[in-house]
Amino acid sequence: RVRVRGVSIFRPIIYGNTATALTQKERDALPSPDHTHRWTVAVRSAASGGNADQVGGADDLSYFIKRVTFKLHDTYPNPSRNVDKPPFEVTETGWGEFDIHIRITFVPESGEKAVVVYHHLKLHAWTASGEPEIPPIDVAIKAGPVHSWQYDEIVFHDPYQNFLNILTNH
Ligand code: SLL
Repeated sequence: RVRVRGVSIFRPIIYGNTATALTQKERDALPSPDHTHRWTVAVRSAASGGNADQVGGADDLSYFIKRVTFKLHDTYPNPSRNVDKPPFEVTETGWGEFDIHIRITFVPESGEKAVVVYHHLKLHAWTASGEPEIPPIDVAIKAGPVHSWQYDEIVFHDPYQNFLNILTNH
């Protein structure tokens, strides 16, 4: 296998979450009625041309990403969630914010090590003062979903020739 020296190539991604406050009726229907939100954490292509909410964006990352592991808070059953095909996302319900480790594993042809990024799961909207504040349920529902997304670029240095072909021919 041959590395192409001096070449760097990147792919733009976004990662983050969307969260929606549950109505009292929705809460009552859950196995854990203390949960207040339904949320989705995801890794998506930044080049999908749509918004972060779209499920399985126009641009599928599986040509270079083999697996995304979302490591949730230990209060969740099986907190380490492997997703092996797009959409690379996990949807859950819960009551609290926490840090999610997102481990991105690349296709074997890449010969690249996995990359870990962190995302703070955001359930409550930012406030004008910056002080964290949990609004009453009716206020949160009226305000609509909370979105927290970050743009990043996954950079490959000196890629293998066949992996470079995979990236550029896609
Ligand atoms: C906090 N440090 O105290 C955080 C922890 C954990 C959130 C938040 C889970 C649920 C479950 C859930 O929402 N955990 O038991 O299924 O705010």
